Amino acid sequence: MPTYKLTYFPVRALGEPIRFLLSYAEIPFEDDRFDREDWPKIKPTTPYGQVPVLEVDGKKVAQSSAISRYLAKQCGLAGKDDWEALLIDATVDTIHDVRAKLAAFHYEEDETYKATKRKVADEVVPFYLERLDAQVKDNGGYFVGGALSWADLTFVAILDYLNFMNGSDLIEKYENLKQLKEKVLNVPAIKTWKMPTYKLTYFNITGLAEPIRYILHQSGIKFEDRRLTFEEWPQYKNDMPLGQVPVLEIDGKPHPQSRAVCRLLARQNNLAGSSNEESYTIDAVVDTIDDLRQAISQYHWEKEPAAKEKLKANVDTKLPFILQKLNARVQKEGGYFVNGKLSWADLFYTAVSEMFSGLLETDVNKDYPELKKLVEKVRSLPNIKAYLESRPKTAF
Ligand SMILES: N[C@@H](CCC(=O)N[C@@H](CS)C(=O)NCC(=O)O)C(=O)O
Repeated sequence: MPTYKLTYFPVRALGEPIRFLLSYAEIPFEDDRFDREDWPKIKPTTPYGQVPVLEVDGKKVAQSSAISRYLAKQCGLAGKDDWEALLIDATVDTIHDVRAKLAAFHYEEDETYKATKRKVADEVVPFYLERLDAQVKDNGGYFVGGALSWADLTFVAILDYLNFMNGSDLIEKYENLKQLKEKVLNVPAIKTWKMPTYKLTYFNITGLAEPIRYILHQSGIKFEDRRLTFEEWPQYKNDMPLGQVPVLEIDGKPHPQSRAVCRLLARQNNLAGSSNEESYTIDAVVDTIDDLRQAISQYHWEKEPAAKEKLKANVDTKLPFILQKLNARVQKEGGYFVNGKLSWADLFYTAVSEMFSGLLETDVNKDYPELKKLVEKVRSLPNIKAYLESRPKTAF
């Protein structure tokens, strides 16, 4: 297999269709995104003073459409005959015409010209988009021949850039283009490649991070599970947005607050309900469980005997009251907390009830058959089961 290196600015724009095609073709490549200040140094080394440049076994080639067409031919995305290849080329050229209209005003510095060029784009771009949308409708959900081609990949890959220049979502009104976008982003090789990187920082205990770990594992998301020792913590504390953990970094951006993180991941992975009302019910269940978590952890960490006694009495009242309500809910809702289907409330409870049992040194679910069944069901979900078998053994 030849070696491939793609050189481009650290943005998607014209590099992205090539990245989509290399990913679709499962061709490993070096994704060289250079810093802008290095451009004057790089420019003279490129064939025509422009990027993207693809190097194949060290041979440099420029022009993004030519490169895309070359790669598409190698992975069956260039049409089944010359006629289809022509229609694909015509579509890609049209997409680049749209790009040129948007770029004309976006990069214009003179405000008067900018306004005139924006006006032109506002008239011409919808004209093109209507036709592109109809083209997808008439061709079985793709631009050409009822099958995926590099025109589809190019459109979806470059759309973020077009939207950025336009200042809003260009395809909001175009149902066929919206469906095309979903289809392309769900092509397995593209989906995997586009997946963000995740890094979770917490201590080497279950605690507040465990529901996040459950949701990530259940959703099949790979992540770095960074577990700090308590001795290491002081040197990391100041780097955390709120001086606390867990913190989930997504593509390097830190996200604090464990339940907000759970909710974000749950929404992205269909675990947060399918209506506002369902999402609310899930949140309410989680908040109820968290009331209990707070009572148990306050009691556990309290050192002063009299205060501890009081907190123990609080747990002794709250625990049966809340668990009995939760048990009844699972019975009524068909084996899960909400509407007979798995949600992040089920994952949350399974993760934290295990901690309750650890802290209180008794199986808290033992007198609540519905909760016990729910926890067993969640623990035997294939991804969760695999995680439980491989995770570090911790005190709680
Ligand atoms: N509401 C926050 C609470 C976070 C929290 O209390 N984290 C504790 C660990 S469980 C922590 O970072 N403690 C160390 C510190 O505050 O220095 C969340 O849910 O993420």
